[in-house]
Amino acid sequence: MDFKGSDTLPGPRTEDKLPHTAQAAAKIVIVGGFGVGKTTMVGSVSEIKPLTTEETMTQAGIGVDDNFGSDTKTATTVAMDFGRISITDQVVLYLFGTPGQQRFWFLWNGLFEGALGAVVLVDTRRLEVSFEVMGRLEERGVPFVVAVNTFPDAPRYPLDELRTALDLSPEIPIMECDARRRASSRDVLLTLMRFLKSLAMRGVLT
Ligand SMILES: Nc1nc2c(ncn2[C@@H]2O[C@H](COP(=O)(O)OP(=O)(O)O)[C@@H](O)[C@H]2O)c(=O)[nH]1
Ligand SMILES: [Mg+2]
Repeated sequence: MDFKGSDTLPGPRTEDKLPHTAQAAAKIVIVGGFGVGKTTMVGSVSEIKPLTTEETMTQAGIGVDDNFGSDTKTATTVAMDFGRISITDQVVLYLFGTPGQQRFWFLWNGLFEGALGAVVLVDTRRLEVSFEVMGRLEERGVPFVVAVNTFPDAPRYPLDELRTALDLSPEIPIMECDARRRASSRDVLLTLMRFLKSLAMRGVLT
């Protein structure tokens, strides 16, 4: 290997550096069923190159991870996505995307440790995965917001109908998003932060 050029190796990319004003960091988990847009969301908002552990879907996995949405999707995240966003000058969020299917719940143990909150990504074609995920989050006492990823061929429902269908309590924020758009994904995270703040102010969070 030729190491001659090593003194010209680029330094850290400027966007990899934490803003010097950063004072607090929080761990946020993005969870949802297969193909719901977790990797896309972490990728669209992350200011560092997101880490993604994707593994090509095996023949065995195809039956299990039945992917209604995108026939073109050939890889599924078996472990997680990781990214970072400075949501304000002071607050940095570390994002962990993780699968919601029951067979991946073993990953949740370490991953949810210390998580301040979660985003539940929902595909209206497969609400049942969301039920499982929200139930698990409630068990663990992790507050969450619900973001409905709007796929072109997924049925659109008014948000209050979805709230009822998902049996969400009235204070839990629910919103539509397009995980491919940075601004939209950022809005979801800001909504989560506002929700966490309101819980903290009501003394629900300690
Ligand atoms: N139309 C649309 N497609 C999306 C959106 N988010 C993700 N996708 C597509 O859906 C597929 C699955 O997304 P991915 O992020 O890999 O899902 P994951 O399994 O939850 O990580 C990809 O082909 C994305 O390009 C969205 O908001 N709108
Ligand atoms: Mg993924």
